[in-house]
Amino acid sequence: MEISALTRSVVKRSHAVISPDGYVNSVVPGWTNCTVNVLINEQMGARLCQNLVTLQSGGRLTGSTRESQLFLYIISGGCKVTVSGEGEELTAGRFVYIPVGKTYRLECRTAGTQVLTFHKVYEKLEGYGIPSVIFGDAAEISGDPFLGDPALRLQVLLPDNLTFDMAVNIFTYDPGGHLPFVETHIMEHGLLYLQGQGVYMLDQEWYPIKKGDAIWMAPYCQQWFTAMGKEPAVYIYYKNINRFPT
Ligand code: UGY
Ligand code: MN
Repeated sequence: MEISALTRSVVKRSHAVISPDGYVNSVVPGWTNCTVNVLINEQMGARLCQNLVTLQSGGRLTGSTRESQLFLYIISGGCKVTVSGEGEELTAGRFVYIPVGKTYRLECRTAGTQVLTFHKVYEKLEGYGIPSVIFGDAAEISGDPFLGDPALRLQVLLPDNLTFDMAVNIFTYDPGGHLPFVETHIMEHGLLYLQGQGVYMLDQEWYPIKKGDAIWMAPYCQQWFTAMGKEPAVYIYYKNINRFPT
């Protein structure tokens, strides 16, 4: 018998692990016929917002980006996304980057469609423009060996230039693959596990992690991961980049 007083979720000052067993839904104005789970938010000390949205038939997300840019990744199902009049049908693995100052509409095509959202307040860099809207497909982006290790592959979903102050990457680890060293860095992360399982070390604590779990890592949260099991472990993650460390 399962004991309802137990969970794998933890929320600490430097990191959080959010497993689906603790979800409580939020209502977001303009987002209708859907369940919204706010996985990471500034209320826990983060500087990004990460949501998981599950859309029912007729589900819609409408709104406009003001100070925060928005990145949408389709985990499963299908939807149509229109940004300032430009629309595309998106299925699993496709994504859209919506810069500040745009109106958007996402319409569910398949009941049960799941969408991951990252929101970050945009920090404009003097002398540089604001990025354009980007529609993309992770399947068309190559996975390059990470620091020379072919067991670890990194797909970089957004362009590598200074107009962007955030990165979104997909990291794939073959079983037994692991980060080559304990990372200790100023950049913050928000993650969602898309496939597989493994063990994450966060500030010298060890957590079993699997598909569906989310992790927040504050700046300087020490981090290391190894993949376990029979299939590759895959996670998509956010990172703030390219700005002065003020
Ligand atoms: O980009 C990164 O910092 C990445 N290697 N971190 C991580 O996967 N925890
Ligand atoms: Mn890192």
